[in-house]
Amino acid sequence: MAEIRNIVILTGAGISAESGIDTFRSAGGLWEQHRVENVATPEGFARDPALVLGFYDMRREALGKVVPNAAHDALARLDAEWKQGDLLIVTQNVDDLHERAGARRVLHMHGELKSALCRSCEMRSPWDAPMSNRPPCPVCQAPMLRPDVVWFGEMPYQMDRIYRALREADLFVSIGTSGAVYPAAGFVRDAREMGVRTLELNLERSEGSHWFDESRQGRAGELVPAWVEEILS
Ligand code: BV8
Repeated sequence: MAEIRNIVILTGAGISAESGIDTFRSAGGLWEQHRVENVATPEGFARDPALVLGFYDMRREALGKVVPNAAHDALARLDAEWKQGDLLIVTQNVDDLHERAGARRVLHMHGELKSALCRSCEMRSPWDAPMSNRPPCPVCQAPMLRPDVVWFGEMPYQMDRIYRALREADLFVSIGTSGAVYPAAGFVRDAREMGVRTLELNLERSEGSHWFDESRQGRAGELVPAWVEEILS
């Protein structure tokens, strides 16, 4: 453990599952209730903006009814107590549970439910209300807000910063993700090629499990606090 200084953590929907937020690919998950191409692509938004705005309004509203779980709390503790190097939590999740648990070094590579992007002035604003009623952009007043999330076919945010952190990392930990969506699913391979140690904490084996030096199966609410205790002691 002594030689570990810089840590990059990737989280996915599995870390929020125990808070009561649906994952995408589990039985009854989000992608079973809605076709991805209809609600999570620019084409789907162009075709039926009301359907897409309603999909994200429903998820944004659900966010107000859930709280962080032990896994989020453990990562927030690590963020606060990790002194021997850098730490970056790269999340694919658009919920704000990492922040509400107290984590500060969080990067939302797929955007955030609580942010609005204006298609007219291209400015972002904190947002916690519905969008289906076409509210005016807080900056330019145009009724052109869209969810500030990265849809399929769109470029994830801050990729340069992510790859720089991976290059500097001594340890890459993937938590609660199926390894089904790129470029996030490729980070473990990028890390391995750069000699970074890799650990997976997930409920079941994922599409990328075989790329990890170590893969532990179990619920994030149990595995993550145990791992944080291990690395801090
Ligand atoms: C891009 C935000 C390029 C929106 C999301 C063919 C090959 C390779 C790539 C592609 C390809 N065809 C198309 C692509 C590109 C595409 C892609 O990867 N498609 C896949 C389907 C093949 N990727 C993209 O389009 C990306 N952009 O490539 O841009 C580009 C280049 C130049 C210029 C412009 C563009 C953008 C992808 C981002 C899409 N947005 N989310 C929203 O939230 O609505 S994706 C969404 O699904 C998530 O953000 C996440 O990224 C992804 C995977 O979800 P997970 O988080 O892993 O959740 P999932 O349900 O899948 O799994 C949950 C896991 O948790 C499971 O393993 C389960 O076992 C575990 N679990 C459950 N409970 C627990 C648990 N673990 C622990 N404890 C528990 N209690």
